Amino acid sequence: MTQTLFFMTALLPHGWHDNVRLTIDAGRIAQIEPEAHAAPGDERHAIGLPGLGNLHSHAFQRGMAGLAERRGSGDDSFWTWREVMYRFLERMGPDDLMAIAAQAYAEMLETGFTRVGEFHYLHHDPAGSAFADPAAMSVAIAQAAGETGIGLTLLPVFYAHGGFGGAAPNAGQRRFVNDLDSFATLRERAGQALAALPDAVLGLAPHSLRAATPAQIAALDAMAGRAPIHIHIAEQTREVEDCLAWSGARPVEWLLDHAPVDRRWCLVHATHMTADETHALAQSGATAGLCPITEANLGDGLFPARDYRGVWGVGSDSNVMIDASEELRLYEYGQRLHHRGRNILAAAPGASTGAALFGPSLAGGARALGTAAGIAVGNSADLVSLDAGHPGLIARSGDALLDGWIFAAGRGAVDCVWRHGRKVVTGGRHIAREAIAARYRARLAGLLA
Ligand code: NGQ
Ligand code: ZN
Repeated sequence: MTQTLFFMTALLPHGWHDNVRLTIDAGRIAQIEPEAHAAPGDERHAIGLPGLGNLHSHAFQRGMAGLAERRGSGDDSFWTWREVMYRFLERMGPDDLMAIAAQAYAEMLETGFTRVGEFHYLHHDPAGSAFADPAAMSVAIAQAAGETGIGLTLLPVFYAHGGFGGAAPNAGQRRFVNDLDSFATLRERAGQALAALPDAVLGLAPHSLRAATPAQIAALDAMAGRAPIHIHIAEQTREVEDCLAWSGARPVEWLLDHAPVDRRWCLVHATHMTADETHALAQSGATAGLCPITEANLGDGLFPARDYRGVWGVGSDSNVMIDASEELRLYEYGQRLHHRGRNILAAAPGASTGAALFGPSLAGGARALGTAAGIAVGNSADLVSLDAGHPGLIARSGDALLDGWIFAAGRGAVDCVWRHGRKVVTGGRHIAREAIAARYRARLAGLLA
């Protein structure tokens, strides 16, 4: 089925063009005509952007958003948050996960994310035993992606240990744990669950240097082949200290020295790095996966964005707030607050900060998720239109539209979203928003009762 969209202005790989006519066939962009004339059957929109990849999500955590903002008995930290998170997931089954993930994915689409990298580690039943179908929870993720229409890069997570040096996992981690054999089986079955989705990608993820040993990481690298490999790394200073105590090296330093890190890899957070590590990470071709909203929420620290010269993208991680433009805004604002300056990430005098955020995060998100992004022939038709009447976008053109969206308008400016050619958001609302939200309310009431 062929359809045609006409944008008054659109961001193509080499910049903005006016009067852009797109022909979409079987979910992909078949033809691009810039400076064109609209034809009678064209669906007309104002401002067209490519959809962004969300390179790091734990969908189930959407269900506890805002529930860990109450002070505990001692000093609260990432680690006390993690205890709350472990308690929250205790009773969650496949149907709960499906309902929560669909809610999260619909919200992602509504803000302009068109693909999600689901870093999925909640594999087993509440007692820690494999479900009858060991990939039952992965199947729930695939169903949520199918229902909402979001593109899925599924990253089944390997988790075997509770700390550096092969420490035993604790009780709160029993639902995550596999050995390499059970993981290979689970991943193969998860791959089958993706077959029904258009252009889904299957990668894998050692959870962290805490949860996988060097030998296991080497085996996982081989198992991945050419597929994406994601890992959490150097998010908290305690992890850096523990890694130093275990190996004498810092986490990013250790990984770059001991694993064949290349463009297949995505290092999630990479918050605490020396200048040498920052440089070496950029040289590796791996993507730095930044999650600014979650990193702020968890008190992680600040990624050295100003000094980093490599590939990067953004993820919504804990999903405490889902908003593509806010992830980008906060990435820059962290730098402004730290360096006490403005337009820190803009490429050159006169250049737009919004463009320096959007273009690289689009490319990095695609690299990390194992796809191509951008409005180009052959690519999946993953598109976002902005409301030209939004106060933050009035009388803007070109890169000033990105500045307006990211710094002045935000998610309220997203009008329509197409995913693989299918319009899944219209007027800022997902087409199944009411049904997905109703089911989410019912499931969450049960889980939190
Ligand atoms: C996670 N989340 O796996 O959900 C982690 C916390 C951990 C973030 N790092 C658990 N944001 O790292 O052990
Ligand atoms: Zn994470």
